[in-house]
Amino acid sequence: MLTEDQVRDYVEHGFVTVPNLMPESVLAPVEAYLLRNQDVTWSHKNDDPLREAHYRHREVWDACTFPPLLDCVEALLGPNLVLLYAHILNKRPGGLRVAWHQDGPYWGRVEPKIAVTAWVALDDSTPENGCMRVIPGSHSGHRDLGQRPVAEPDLIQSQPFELPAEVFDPSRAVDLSMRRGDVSFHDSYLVHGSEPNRSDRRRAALTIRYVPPSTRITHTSDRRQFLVRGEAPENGNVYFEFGA
Ligand SMILES: O=C(O)CCC(=O)C(=O)O
Repeated sequence: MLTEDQVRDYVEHGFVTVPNLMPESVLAPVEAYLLRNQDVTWSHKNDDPLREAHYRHREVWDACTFPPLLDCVEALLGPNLVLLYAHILNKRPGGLRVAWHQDGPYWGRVEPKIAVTAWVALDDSTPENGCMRVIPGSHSGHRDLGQRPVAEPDLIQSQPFELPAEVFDPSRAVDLSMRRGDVSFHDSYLVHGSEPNRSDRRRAALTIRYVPPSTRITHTSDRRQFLVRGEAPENGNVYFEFGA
């Protein structure tokens, strides 16, 4: 659960960090999954075993639906929660940056694009190994700031976009240094990114996206969404069961 102060921080700044939320009993199976799958070669991102592993892999599902994690998301989004996406971000030594971006504009099939991302640290994460960086308050007004295609390769996107420096102030960036098991929550319009991993230590995280079921979600055959808490109105959204 989040305190009232933490919820206020999230609303004001667009993010909040909660120390020590995820126990080893939840992290260790995800870690084992990552180690088993990190060297699998894939050509289309839908075949990447580190993306959407919660569809069929119990250890990742259990992390995405861990009740104390959902309690925090509930404090931010309300009692009804849909699990939309999950991705293990494995930034190894030498690993790529993530360009400054907002998440919402990447999500063509959800409307409105009001989501909470839970970023679960699987490693201690610092400026040296490319921790998350955020621009506090940049979510304000939920405005799409207009990211543009860029050529520089990116850890997450094969066709990355980046926000031009004139639409935000990079000098206000805050590093989210975190310990394994800490979780940060961020708003889908918060400007954020990360530097390359310039250390010899891995920086892995499980990033999980949740929306309320009042969100209209266009169903596509390669994506699954799950009602993980509460109930959903009849609005045409399609929900799946784990493993089905
Ligand atoms: O892990 C990173 O460096 C960036 C993650 C990110 O952009 C996200 O989770 O939305």
